[in-house]
Amino acid sequence: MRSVALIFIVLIFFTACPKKQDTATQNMTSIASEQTGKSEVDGLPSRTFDINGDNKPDIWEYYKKGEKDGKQTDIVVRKEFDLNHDGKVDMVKVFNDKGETVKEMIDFDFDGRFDTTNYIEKGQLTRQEMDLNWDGKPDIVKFFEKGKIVRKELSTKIDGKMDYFEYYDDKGSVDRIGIDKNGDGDVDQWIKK
Ligand SMILES: [Ca+2]
Ligand SMILES: [Ca+2]
Ligand SMILES: [Ca+2]
Ligand SMILES: [Ca+2]
Repeated sequence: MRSVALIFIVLIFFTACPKKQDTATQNMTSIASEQTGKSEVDGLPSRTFDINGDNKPDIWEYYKKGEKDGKQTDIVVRKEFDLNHDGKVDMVKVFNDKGETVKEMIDFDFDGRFDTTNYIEKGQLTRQEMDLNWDGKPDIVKFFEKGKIVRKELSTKIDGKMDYFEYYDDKGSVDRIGIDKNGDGDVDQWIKK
């Protein structure tokens, strides 16, 4: 009687378990791709480099086949770096077809979650996003023109809804501040500096 019960329990375990694992794996994959934005390299070949000689990769390079000066060549589209050699990626750089960096993501405190995303055009920073609660919605966004900050937007409730806007003059000082008090996205109050 006991062995029948045991078989029954084992059967339940095996029929229930794979389903659970699938969902768990799916969730983990979707969290991972949200965190790393890997969709832009899905399915692309990659090669790795070991920088500190511990036989574990520290740089991952994703590339696609392309053409440069009439010749077939590998175009690197993304590089990932493990700066503190703990096996977790801390910095990602995304490149355009000319090899220019267009986006970089940085995990400053090495907790496996990216804190800052920089958007770059022709070597100059144009936008910097910071996600304070890692929900995928930026809570601080800074805008730059010709390398200088022109505007900063802030979500004071950290819900990704911007309600505090700082405008800068060409010397890099805050010129005026706008506050959205009723959450409709429009400034209700201006503070002049
Ligand atoms: Ca290594
Ligand atoms: Ca790391
Ligand atoms: Ca982090
Ligand atoms: Ca957020």
